[in-house]
Amino acid sequence: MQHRGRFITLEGGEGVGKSTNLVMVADYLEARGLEVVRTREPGGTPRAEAIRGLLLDPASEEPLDDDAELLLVFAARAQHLARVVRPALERGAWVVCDRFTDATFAYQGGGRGLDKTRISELEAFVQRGLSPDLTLLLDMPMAASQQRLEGRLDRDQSQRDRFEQERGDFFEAVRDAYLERAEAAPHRLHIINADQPLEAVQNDLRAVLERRLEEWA
Ligand code: Z5A
Repeated sequence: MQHRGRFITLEGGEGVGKSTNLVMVADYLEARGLEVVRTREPGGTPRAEAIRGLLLDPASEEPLDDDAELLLVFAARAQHLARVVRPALERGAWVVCDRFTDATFAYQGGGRGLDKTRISELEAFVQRGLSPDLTLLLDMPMAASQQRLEGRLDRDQSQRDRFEQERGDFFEAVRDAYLERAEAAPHRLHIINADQPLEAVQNDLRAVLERRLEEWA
């Protein structure tokens, strides 16, 4: 697809610093005079946020089927692409998004063990060739990111969202799937060591952005 803006995504497991660093990335681009749309998945529009609610709702009286989860993720994505991402890119804005389809390969593919070919088929159907220009994968060992989230995860098990309720091996599989994605597409996906002080993480992010901006100039 032809577009003038650029599409940048932040990825990684729970608590690795995606939301924190999205602000830095967007501020960095805005400081260069670019229009930036900050958004997230699942979500980014009122209807897609409603789907996010369904995905995260821990209500245990009706467990969510894995295939239904996958389709909901892509339903939210279709709405987000139609209402926010494509219009922004088409008018020349840059889009910085907290999670996108790499998360589907990691969580539904790696974590749930769903067929990755099926995920690729849905990706092609929903995205019609649109994919991120750059993905910043914040990577760190699960134990360290869990520590950062300690306060949040201290809550009673029943207060956690559906993903927070998963066990350690689920998150290990998510991390492995992310790293596999990075290995398969090293030009698009940059691994950033997230297990460092924030200033060091942000220096690494700025270095990648600087190189990319030069390349795209
Ligand atoms: N999901 C899916 O299954 N399939 C899909 O296709 C998509 C999503 C798109 C919601 O995502 C769930 O949706 C997600 C997967 C699923 N569930 N999980 N897990 P989410 O992005 O909203 O969920 P999250 O990963 O749990 O977000 P988060 O907890 O907000 O994490 P974060 O954004 O990566 O971290 P943060 O909020 O920026 O930082 C966490 C804390 O660490 C915070 O106190 C910071 O101040 C601190 N921090 C950040 N960086 C540092 C450094 N460098 N040092 C020390 N402390 C730091």
